[in-house]
Amino acid sequence: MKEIKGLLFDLDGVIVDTAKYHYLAWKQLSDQLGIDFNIKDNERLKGVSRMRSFEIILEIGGCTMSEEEKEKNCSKKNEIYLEYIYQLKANEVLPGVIEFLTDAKAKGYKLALGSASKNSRVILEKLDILDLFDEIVDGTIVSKAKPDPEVFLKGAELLKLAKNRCIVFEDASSGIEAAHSAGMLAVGIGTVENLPEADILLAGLNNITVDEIINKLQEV
Ligand code: B16
Ligand code: MG
Repeated sequence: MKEIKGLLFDLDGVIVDTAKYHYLAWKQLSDQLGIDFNIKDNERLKGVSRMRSFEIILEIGGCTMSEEEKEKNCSKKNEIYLEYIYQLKANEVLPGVIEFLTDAKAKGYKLALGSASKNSRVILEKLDILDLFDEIVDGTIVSKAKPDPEVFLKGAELLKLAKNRCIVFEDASSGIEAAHSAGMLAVGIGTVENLPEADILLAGLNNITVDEIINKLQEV
């Protein structure tokens, strides 16, 4: 394994749990559309782009819609979602994240966000951690959704690092696939049931340091 210099972090599910707010917003919209959408269905939307999420909801409801209508509904959902995000508190950052990022930065690692979200900057600002990241790669600058590797390849490029010098932290199986397609090792935040392909698995970023993770990756 090459010496690791860059750390690429997914946002939702790794840094903060915004999935619950995505759910509340999609639920409100699907109720208005008369589609029976539940919390279990919401699992299918994790790591997936906004438009693709809505298409999955339409599939669940057995509905079809013009592109224009889909765009309108996605905007509506985002307005509802942002009402929750504007109320996000700094203490909603997931346990151990600030300590982990601060320690990694102090040790000289380069940090980038690699998220599908188009709202990542406002979320990181609300959590008061935007400045910890050297680069932000998100849905506003990449066009291909995970499992396409674009988001992580762009992250390595902006950090000016070769792709095999970077590792990815991800909670969605599409994100682990994206990391592997990019030629990067993937640290899964989750369980073996939902992320069987991760190179190593953690419950979260608490009680562990980046050096300990890299040591573990060297053993696999
Ligand atoms: P937005 P991630 C993803 O974030 C979420 O997991 C996914 O549920 C959401 O649809 C997507 O961002 C787009 O978010 O509507 O804010 O642009 O896990 O890639 O950080
Ligand atoms: Mg995620």
